[in-house]
Amino acid sequence: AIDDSGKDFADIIYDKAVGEGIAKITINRPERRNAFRPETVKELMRAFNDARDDNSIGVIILTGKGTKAFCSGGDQLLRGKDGYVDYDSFGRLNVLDLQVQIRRLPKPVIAMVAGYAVGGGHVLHMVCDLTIAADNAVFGQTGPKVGSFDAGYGASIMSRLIGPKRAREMWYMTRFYNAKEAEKMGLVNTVVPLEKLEEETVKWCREILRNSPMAIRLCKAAINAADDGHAGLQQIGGDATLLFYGTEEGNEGKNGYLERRKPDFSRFPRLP
Ligand code: 2NE
Repeated sequence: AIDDSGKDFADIIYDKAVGEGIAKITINRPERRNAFRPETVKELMRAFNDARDDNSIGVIILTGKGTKAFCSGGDQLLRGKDGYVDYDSFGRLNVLDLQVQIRRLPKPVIAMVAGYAVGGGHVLHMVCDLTIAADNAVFGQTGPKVGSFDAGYGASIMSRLIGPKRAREMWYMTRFYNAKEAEKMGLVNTVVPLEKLEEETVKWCREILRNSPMAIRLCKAAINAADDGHAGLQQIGGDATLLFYGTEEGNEGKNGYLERRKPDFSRFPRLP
């Protein structure tokens, strides 16, 4: 059953498969190959936030409407002097905040890619935990061709994923790569026929959902920790606190404070 929680979205579609634990967020601007404008990014952030807060959701799929594009990056018609401009008099590059949000989100995010994932759209799939590609998928950075670049995650995560030589090739040459090439480079997890894309993605979601949410949460934090520096440590440190709060030892401290007595930690082992 689908619960359409996103009735008030203009640029995206937000679905939840009730009872399945899966949320699906779809960029819905197919007439522009799902290019994003500031409003699109704001809506994506709202949806991701909802999926994070919803205890029944374990995996989130990010995709684009139709079969021609996952996302073609920033909407070039709306590019101004200081970022992308829609309803404000100034520009925004708020997709960078969205990238951070996906990295920090303690649930797996799967990019389901049909057609073009290029420019800022390519960076979006790279910051997702996994990428399932259709056989018509095309990957590439266009920035230096259109007078742009992403020197944040767009460069560093790519270098991690495919190695610095290949990352330089992608950014300097602005070539496009087909799905099989992308798979060989380590950009995507698997390639399936277009008509099987959603079925295969849901299969991966279900496989993940069979496993321990806390273990997956910590694996995600651990895999990102070194690259994300202090922010990565904060994520994994927060997870350690979360777990500690559930222990008798953690609660002894709180109880001592509430009962106006000295806490007694003597019964807790000092493990090797
Ligand atoms: C995506 C691609 C390769 C698709 O080519 P094709 O031949 O399949 O379609 P076509 O005809 O180019 O596009 C269809 C319609 O979508 C619009 C086009 O202008 C066209 O509109 P009409 O002529 O039908 O009215 N469209 C496509 N992409 C758009 C875009 N990004 N913005 C606005 N309209 C777009 C081909 O369309 C393409 O190369 N698109 C441009 C990709 C691109 O350069 N993206 C920006 C990179 S920079 C970036 O995203 C960025 C960053 O570097 C740093 C921070 C934040 C963002």
